[in-house]
Amino acid sequence: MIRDNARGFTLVELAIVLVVIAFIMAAVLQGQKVYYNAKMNRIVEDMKGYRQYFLIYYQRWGMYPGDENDPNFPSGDTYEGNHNGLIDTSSETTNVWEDLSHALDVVRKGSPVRGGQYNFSSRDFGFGTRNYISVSNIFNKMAQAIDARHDDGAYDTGNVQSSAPYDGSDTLITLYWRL
Ligand SMILES: [Ca+2]
Ligand SMILES: [Ca+2]
Ligand SMILES: [Ca+2]
Repeated sequence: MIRDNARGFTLVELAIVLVVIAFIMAAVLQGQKVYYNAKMNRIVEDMKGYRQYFLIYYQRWGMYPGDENDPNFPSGDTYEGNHNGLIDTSSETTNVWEDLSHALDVVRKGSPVRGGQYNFSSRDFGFGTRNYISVSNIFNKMAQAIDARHDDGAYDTGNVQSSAPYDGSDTLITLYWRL
């Protein structure tokens, strides 16, 4: 009888331990989700911010950073673009940041996903070549969620596009956001 009681108690204990483990796992998963969402929101805010500065630059000085060819502005810049309205050479892509930094004190940050980098350039969006801000090393499913929330959810149409079809995976791809 005592042995039976002891066995029953052990099962109850086991059940409690399992419940506690389940709670801990749920908390960890919830924490990971919060962290994941925070990273995704950070990327969206970064890209919107850079887009805003890119357009402010154009509004104020009538040329795009990187593409601009004003020898006297911004002060201290070392590169002049070809002034064709597109960030269409690797040198322009590099020197967008110099112009933004000198003119508007904009700092280039790394993406919150390790190894991710923000870049200005241009590509054919299906309705003509347009300037974009991109982020590299973004999870496929993260890019998918951003496209679904801010565009049409399709990787090869609209203002938000990606380097690969969406498949809900953690594969790293590049996301392009038209400026
Ligand atoms: Ca210049
Ligand atoms: Ca250009
Ligand atoms: Ca899209």
